[in-house]
Amino acid sequence: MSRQIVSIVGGKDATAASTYESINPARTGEVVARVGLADAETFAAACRTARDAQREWAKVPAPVRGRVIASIGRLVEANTERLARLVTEEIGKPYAEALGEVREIVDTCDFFLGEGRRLYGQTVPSEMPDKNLFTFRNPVGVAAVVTAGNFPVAVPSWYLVPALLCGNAVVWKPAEYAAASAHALFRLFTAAGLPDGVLNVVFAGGADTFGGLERALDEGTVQKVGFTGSSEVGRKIGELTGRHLQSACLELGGKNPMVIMPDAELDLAVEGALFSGFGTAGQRCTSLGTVIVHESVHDAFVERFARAVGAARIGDPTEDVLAGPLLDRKFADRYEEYLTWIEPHHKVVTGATGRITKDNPRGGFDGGDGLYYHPVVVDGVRPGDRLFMEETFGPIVGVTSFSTMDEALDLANLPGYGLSSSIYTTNPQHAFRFREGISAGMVSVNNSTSGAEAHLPFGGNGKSGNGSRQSGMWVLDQFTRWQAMNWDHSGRLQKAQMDVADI
Ligand code: UN1
Repeated sequence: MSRQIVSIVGGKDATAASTYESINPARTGEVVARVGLADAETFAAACRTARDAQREWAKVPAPVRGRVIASIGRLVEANTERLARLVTEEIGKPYAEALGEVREIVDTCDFFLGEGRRLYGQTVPSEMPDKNLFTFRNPVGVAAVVTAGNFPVAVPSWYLVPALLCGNAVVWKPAEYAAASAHALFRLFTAAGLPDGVLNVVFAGGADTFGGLERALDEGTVQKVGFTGSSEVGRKIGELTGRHLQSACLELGGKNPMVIMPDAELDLAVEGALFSGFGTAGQRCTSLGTVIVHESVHDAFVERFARAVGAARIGDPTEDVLAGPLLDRKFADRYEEYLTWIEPHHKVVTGATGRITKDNPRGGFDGGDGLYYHPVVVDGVRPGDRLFMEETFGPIVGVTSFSTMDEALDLANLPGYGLSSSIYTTNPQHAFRFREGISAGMVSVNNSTSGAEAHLPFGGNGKSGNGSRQSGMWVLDQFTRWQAMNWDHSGRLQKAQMDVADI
């Protein structure tokens, strides 16, 4: 029997305006959850509820809030298998990856539980005698957090955990197609002792989310928006928050390049390209977009890469596979569209393309009614081709070649994203030149483009985001605002710049 779930605002079920069915993409006949979707007013009302709850939550001492984060981590850890199984069932992510995703929430809690006892401000010297200067981190207020469904529990925790720790309240709008996973995570968070209204979950479609967010920004109940998703929607969120003089933390798409130097260990590079190109069916924001391989090793690389892709296991995500189905129907439709981007001068080096079916099987696997698609490697992509320029968010990887490092960097930066990147080389000089020249927020050397660790700054530039960073201590600047304080105990009016002490 499928689950029935609805939004939860102020600790109570909220009314739904329509229903959405979240399906199992590995068996599309199976409904995982019937999800009640809220309208714009419910979203705006959730932000008002959050504002009221935040006033009390901010008064809870930060170390005590840190203890709540510690409890969240323990509860999530105790429910690891259950949550991972649900993630696999709902979005088709291979179970081993789903376990890793849950692990990442625990890592995030581990990092931030101690931050409750730090959340440092500073004491700063004054230019005048008998005067003390201080800085404090204040919570921003209410954060509206809108997340994608490819990492339905780990990536939301990157926002939720630090936002709550810093004394904010949150209205979280997860992707509908990952609603059951989000609901389960929400339950674990609130069971750890968060007061009602401090964390709210609202399931809503795109138009209602935008409508509700705009209303909340007009009413002044939201001070921060966190968004992980496409560059296109991120731009709209940025415009909306900008018009209201509020800021957004945007984690958007990527066209993540992998440069392979002539001195690279080729088999290692093939392994990295396979994992970041086709792991999670290419549906990570950090997935590999284009391999930029030196002309002297191009043919050898393409031959080995095509062979590795052909041998990789794609199938039931509860088994030991490289990738399961695509996340949801809408991504399957988009995959078909990306196939139309293949130009006559391109060469598909992996054989079959399209949906895996009885008539178009992959080895002995016919895909059943699952959203399984053939992985595709396209050789010969060039600047200007859509496949070279745009994120596909699917199992399609382009390959191109270069002759000089400058050329490799130009090719890598050209699409204008800037999230993740990677270089394979045995020469440290190449690695450092690449780091300096690449526009990406994240650089891997002899490692794939995906698989960030929870305590490093995560984020991108250009079309990949507005330069904001998540994870680790850097995210504190997203969820707190600095307050400066001066305290004069000289007993007279000392004027800055005018009463500077003489030597
Ligand atoms: C995403 O796809 O939105 O670096 C985030 C990685 C993951 C996070 C990806 N840990 O692949």
